[in-house]
Amino acid sequence: MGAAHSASEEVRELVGKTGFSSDQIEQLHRRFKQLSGDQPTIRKENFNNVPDLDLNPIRSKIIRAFFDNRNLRKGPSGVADEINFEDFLTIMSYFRPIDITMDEEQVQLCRKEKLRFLFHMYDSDSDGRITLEEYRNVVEELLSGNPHIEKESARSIADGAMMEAASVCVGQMEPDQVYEGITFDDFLKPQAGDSPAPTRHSGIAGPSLLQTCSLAGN
Ligand SMILES: [Ca+2]
Repeated sequence: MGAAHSASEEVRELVGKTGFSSDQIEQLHRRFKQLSGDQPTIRKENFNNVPDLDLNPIRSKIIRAFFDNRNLRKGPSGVADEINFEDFLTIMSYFRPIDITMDEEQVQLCRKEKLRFLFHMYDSDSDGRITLEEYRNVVEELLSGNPHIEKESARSIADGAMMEAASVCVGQMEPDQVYEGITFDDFLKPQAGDSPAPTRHSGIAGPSLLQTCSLAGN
């Protein structure tokens, strides 16, 4: 935010653009200044001093998500070198809790945006599909802090979940059929509420990952 005389106008504009209240924007602005060291932009290095993230097994993925052009709505792939306050608000809006004043349509939209943000964390090469390799990568990182789980076990957890995803998304596969990965539409399917599937592939890592992410915003 710029000079004092225009600050309130800027806040008003940001309220309209982001849906945060002016109090929330001011609070997030303090957080932004703290992270950036009072500079107009934040770079990846600025996250080195966030104690909440120190022990987080997917720390690097969370930080990357802040600079991911897809999340910043600046392009289909790639990462930004630095983000300004408005970019920061765009990212923080994915962490906003679902509000009781929202109508059904807003709730669905909010949920979808959160899932899209999660999807981007898995789909690290931005090709629109979560492959087995990408899925393994996240699960291994998530479980890396647990001394009771060997890397091999993490891998088999990921492989099992992926097989289940394949059966939910593709149905019966031919023996020589290759599963290319989960698309965003597939990722949404088990969340629709109309599937009686007893186990849900994106539910396995989804909510826990989102909880992990929320640390970045507090
Ligand atoms: Ca991919």
